Amino acid sequence: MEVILRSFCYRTLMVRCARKYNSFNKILTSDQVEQYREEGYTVVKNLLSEEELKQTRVALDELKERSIKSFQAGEKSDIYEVERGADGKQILNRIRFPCELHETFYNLQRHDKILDCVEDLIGPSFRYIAQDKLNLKPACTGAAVRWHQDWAFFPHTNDSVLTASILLHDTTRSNGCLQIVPGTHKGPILSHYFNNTFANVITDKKFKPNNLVYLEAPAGSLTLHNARVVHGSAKNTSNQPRSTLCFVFTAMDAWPLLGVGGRDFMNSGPVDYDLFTATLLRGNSCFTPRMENIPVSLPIPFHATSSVFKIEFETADEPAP
Ligand SMILES: O=C(O)CCC(=O)C(=O)O
Repeated sequence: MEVILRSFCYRTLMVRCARKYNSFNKILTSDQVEQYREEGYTVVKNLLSEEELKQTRVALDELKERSIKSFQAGEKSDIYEVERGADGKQILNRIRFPCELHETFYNLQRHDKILDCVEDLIGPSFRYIAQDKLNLKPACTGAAVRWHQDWAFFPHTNDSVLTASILLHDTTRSNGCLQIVPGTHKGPILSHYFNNTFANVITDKKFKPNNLVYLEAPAGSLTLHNARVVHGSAKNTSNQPRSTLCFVFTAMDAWPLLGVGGRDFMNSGPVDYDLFTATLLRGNSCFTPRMENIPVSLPIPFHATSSVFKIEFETADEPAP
């Protein structure tokens, strides 16, 4: 009797495990992979250890301090985005290319647990593109990130392209967590143009954000979203900051439609072969692009100084996140 019972329990356990975990996955459950495939995003709670989170916050503070000193000294740079708050004080919204600026962020871009999650979603061979950034939403003043699809900025030959964001603070609706419009990664690319210029945000008048999902999660968690999914985030109305470290990873057979041309024209990879291969994080290079029949548009002409934070392109009925 005991043997039968044990074998029953064992089989039940195995069926449950098989349902939740797929032996090909390194970290993500089958449910998380399915959620990413069907809805365009998933969340891995508490991926970083307490110690890793602590070190990352120290690096964040160092880089913030350096940036603030630099822009207060009047130095011009494409590294940070600053705006003036209602009280006239400058607010640092974003630091671009943190992996070039600080070893801690460089190492995180290569962190095994993060790369395992990425591998579970886009396969064993992938690289980063020069889209790493720290998005900062200081308490009470942090600005909204307006609705957009990353795909509009960096279209590729296939959509094995994703953004992985590490939450450096506990993230809630009130401090402006990431909002996703689920399933939109299977739909069209919405217009991001205004007056025949790439406008960085969705300008399609028919766009209505429906069935929103709010990605609330503790500090140290990782969110992953497909480049085609519509997303944005609201202003920080709380007294808690929200900072996020974002990386973009692409499968090696996904080739940027703007070419591999250097960060000078913003959305593509580095310019020469050695630099290109240095962006490989796992697996092998692939010089035969995989072509998928999916909607694309090119971010041309690109308005280099505009930003997802700024309301430069007023469209009367554009919904705010
Ligand atoms: O997490 C957020 O606030 C959204 C960030 C984002 O989509 C971006 O910076 O492009």
